Amino acid sequence: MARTQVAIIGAGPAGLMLGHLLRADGIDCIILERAAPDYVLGRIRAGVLEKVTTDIMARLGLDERLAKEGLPHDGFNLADGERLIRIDIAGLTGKQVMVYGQTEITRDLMDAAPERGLEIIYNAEDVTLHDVASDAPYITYVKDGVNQRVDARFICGCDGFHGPARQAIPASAGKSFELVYPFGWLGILADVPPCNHELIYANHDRGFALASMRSPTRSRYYIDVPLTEKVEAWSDDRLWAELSVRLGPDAAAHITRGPSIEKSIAPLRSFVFEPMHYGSLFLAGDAAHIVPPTGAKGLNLAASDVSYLSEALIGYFKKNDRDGVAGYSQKALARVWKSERFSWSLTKLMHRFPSDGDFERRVQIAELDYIAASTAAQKVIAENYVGLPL
Ligand code: RFL
Ligand code: PHB
Repeated sequence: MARTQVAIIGAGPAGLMLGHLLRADGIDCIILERAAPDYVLGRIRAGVLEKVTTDIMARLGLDERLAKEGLPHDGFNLADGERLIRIDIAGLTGKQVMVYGQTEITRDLMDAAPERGLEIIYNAEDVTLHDVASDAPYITYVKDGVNQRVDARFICGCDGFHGPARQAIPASAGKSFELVYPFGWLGILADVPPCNHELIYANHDRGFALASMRSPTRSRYYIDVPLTEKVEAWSDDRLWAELSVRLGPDAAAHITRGPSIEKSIAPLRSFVFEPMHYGSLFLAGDAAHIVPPTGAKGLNLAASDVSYLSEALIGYFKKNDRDGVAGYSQKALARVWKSERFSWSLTKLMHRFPSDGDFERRVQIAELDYIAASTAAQKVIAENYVGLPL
């Protein structure tokens, strides 16, 4: 049996950042991860980091590669099939976002774990939470066929949308809010130069498209597809052709095609579980909330959650301050809901919903036209995209 101050479930970005932040203040913690390290690193997900996320990496002294290889972006573009509407984030907010893959952040955090005394147990099977309503919760799991137990003062559920932590909260103690979208994003990763130096989110008559990147030589593109679509139906050629149409002729002229390194479909969902705290259990990141990827907010919300949560836990252990832990959920949810609102509204603006008719299409076109002409509207988008203050 092991004993620690904080047991963390999940070695995704939320769990790894939280573990490092706690270790930096000398707090004992242990991370239990179901998968193997290579599996965690193989998931191609977020690409755009807000300052809240890069600040955590800087505070931890783990931003050397991020500073060298990350691509600072001053703006991004909305496209309506005819033109690019540039949102000048830097000019409108004085801030930037950073293009640096979730895979790279995860790798930086994983690689630094041993030297910082952060213990991560990979391939932990059957992770089960016990007595979370009490002050003495514990976790059982199986490692290499042997039953194990970890006792902790607190458990942090950083185990993503499908993990066991949220399920350990009795139904009567929480409430879920959910919206499932009638489409998914089909993504392709390829070692080709990006078609544009900034991201392009396009709403074309044929559907949504996004041109993104990981580096000057690696591109990431998405289109929306019906939920019934199978990835096998999309050869690389078919996907490149569709991207060229949806992104518009100017971007299409600069698309370099190449073989896919990764191709997958991700469903879109908006989800919030309230509260993010029950007894001795806290939820952070995708375990508590999901946003559609349109606003690039998921990983950044995980970062703001763990920033609040680490501060609360450090206050508890170092200063015997109980107010921080008691106030965590409310503080985190206030920021979560604002990101939910932004991600939902950008998704509505940039996608064609099967239930939409000509009226809704004209409203979308009018809104894009309004944004193109209004600095006020552009500023609202810019300050949400770059990240609201903590
Ligand atoms: P994760 O990354 O899902 O990590 C959870 C970890 O918990 C482990 N786990 C368990 N461990 C032990 N026992 C169990 N029973 C367990 N069950 C699960 C899992 O193996 C995993 O390692 O959640 P976390 O840490 O909260 O991080 C959240 C982010 O991963 C997520 O919000 C983002 O990827 C969302 N997202 C984006 N976010 C951004 O900020 N900017 C973006 O540009 C962006 N683009 C995206 C995205 C997500 C996408 N997909 C595929 C959903 C683009 C896409 C396509
Ligand atoms: C990505 O590069 O994967 C990416 C970028 C912006 C988004 C979503 C995903 O809004």
